[in-house]
Amino acid sequence: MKDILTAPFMVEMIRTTTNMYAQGWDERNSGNISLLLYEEEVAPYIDRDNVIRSIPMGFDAKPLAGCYFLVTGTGKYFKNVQYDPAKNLGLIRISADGCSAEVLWGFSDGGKYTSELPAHLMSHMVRLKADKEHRVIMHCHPANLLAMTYVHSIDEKEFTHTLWQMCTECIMIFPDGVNVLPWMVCGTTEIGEASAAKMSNARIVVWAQHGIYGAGRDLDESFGLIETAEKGAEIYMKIAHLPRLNTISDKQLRALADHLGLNVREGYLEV
Ligand code: 2HA
Ligand code: ZN
Repeated sequence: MKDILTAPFMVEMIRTTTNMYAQGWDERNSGNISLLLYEEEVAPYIDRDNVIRSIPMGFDAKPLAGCYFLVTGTGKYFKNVQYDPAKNLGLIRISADGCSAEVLWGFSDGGKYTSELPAHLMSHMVRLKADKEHRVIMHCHPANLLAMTYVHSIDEKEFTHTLWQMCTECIMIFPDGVNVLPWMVCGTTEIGEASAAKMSNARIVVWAQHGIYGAGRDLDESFGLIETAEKGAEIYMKIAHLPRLNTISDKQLRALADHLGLNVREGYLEV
């Protein structure tokens, strides 16, 4: 067996969690990531017949039975992942009946996967239907996006439109827009179901007064998606209280979308 700490997926996960902490998005134990891994990727690094522990998940993820995920641990700090990946991360496989997580590596202090696993797995199911190359669900607490949910309408069209106006990149990176959930109790199957439903037509779901979910094909893409939305929110929080003398008009946004061939969310631009 090769050393799993040298696996490209592991190196990328360690870099990403470290970087997210450095951005200030993942204070204390906040945030969580799950990365879908293909069997051929994990095979050189773990004995797939050696299930260390089997943890009942309390919900049914049957469509993902047999799927492998590298996930962050509950109560663990992104800040610490680089120093002890085996304690702070775990590699799980969804059991054949879809109801348990089989730990194949990690969670070395007896810990378990993130409390938001229901939201992650349900979101994976929905995103895989939309995009067969989908692989990542990423959750964190970027300050400006959170701040924006206190002072801006959380109507999805209005929220998306404001972000698109805040910097030119926004509509280029998320032409599918931003969906928003009102505040809900986190860590529950209910918020998992609600988040997954919101993932059907957008890769970003903002949890008002809590954080953001981003979906993507790899860790870099998901990080970049959140980074761009957070930049838009940062500009908004810098200017919201000031007289606005200029903006990017819908006509200009449409011209950009046409130029780049973007698939802009239907009905979100007036032209
Ligand atoms: O992982 O961010 O939403 C801790 C959280 C829960
Ligand atoms: Zn959170």
